[in-house]
Amino acid sequence: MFDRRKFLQSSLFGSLGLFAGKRAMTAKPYPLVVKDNPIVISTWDTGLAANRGAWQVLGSNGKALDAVEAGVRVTEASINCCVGLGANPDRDGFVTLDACIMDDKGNCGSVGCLERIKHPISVARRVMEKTPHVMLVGIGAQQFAVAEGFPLEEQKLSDDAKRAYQEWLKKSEYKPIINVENTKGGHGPFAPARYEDGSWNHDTIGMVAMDAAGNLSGSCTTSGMGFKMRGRLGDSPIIGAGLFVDNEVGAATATGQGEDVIRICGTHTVVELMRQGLSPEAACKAAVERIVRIKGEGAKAIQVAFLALNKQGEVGAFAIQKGFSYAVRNNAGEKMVDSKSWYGYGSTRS
Ligand code: SD4
Repeated sequence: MFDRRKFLQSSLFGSLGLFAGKRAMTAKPYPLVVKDNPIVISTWDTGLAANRGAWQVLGSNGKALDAVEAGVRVTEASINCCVGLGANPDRDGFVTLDACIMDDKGNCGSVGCLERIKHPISVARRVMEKTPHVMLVGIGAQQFAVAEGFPLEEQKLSDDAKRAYQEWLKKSEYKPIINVENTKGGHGPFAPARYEDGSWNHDTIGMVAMDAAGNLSGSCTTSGMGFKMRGRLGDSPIIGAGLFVDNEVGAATATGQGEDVIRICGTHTVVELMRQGLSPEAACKAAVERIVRIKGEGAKAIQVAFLALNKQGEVGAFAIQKGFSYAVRNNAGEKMVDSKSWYGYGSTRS
């Protein structure tokens, strides 16, 4: 289990006194300019461990594509996490997983509504490399995975997921509110467990990386919105929504309420805005603004966050609500950064 205190004591950033606690991490200029590849960034607190997985590839001159697959596999394998086989189920009790991956040449692969497979991201990569298609879903995706040698596992709901599902069943209310930090510090209507280090579970990880050769790739994997309708796909397996990579410009990933990311082709929008010269943070903010305009008052009840990296190695993020954080790793070390948001703490407009 990741120990935040030890991390703060030992990390380069900690020893420089740049953060003394999670909230102090916001006390720095945006965007975070690193200009130093290789670099990997990923969403939420679980990104720290995932980045370490990616760094095993990037730190030894490996390719960004291999790094983003290896990185999010760490999260998929974690039974305590809301990504992977132990995650929140759909409203009928089935864990259905979505993932996608994209490389520096515009190659991409994706799986949706995949059941009983531990590493959807690796199946997405096989779709990319071994089929003429981009996306496989449901039973077909599972059959392809099994044919490719992925073991068919049993669904293993974590205790947190079991508790949250039982709680949800009491009312069976379909409230698609995700990752909005509630007043008690949790997120969503059935705030799931906290890790020992105080960080919160989230049901998605998005990661983008630039390798030593300057090439970009990205990955995104999720169990999707907890207690969703059976068959529902969010943004995470959709290229241009949950993830987009353009090796000339940059890469972006998204988390939060997928329906609203899809509505604006979120990550494709962020990358196109960076192409027009916006910094990663400004591009993420402009994409958030589009959602806020479309949703009006409804934006107050949802969370969407974008995280982006441009070809110059600049990193930026922006969220609708406070509470979104992301993990960064490069040659200088690793750290968590709190994102600015449209509403609330650290916002530019409250
Ligand atoms: C979805 N975007 O399925 C995902 C959920 C998410 O942290 O990001 N949760 O809509």
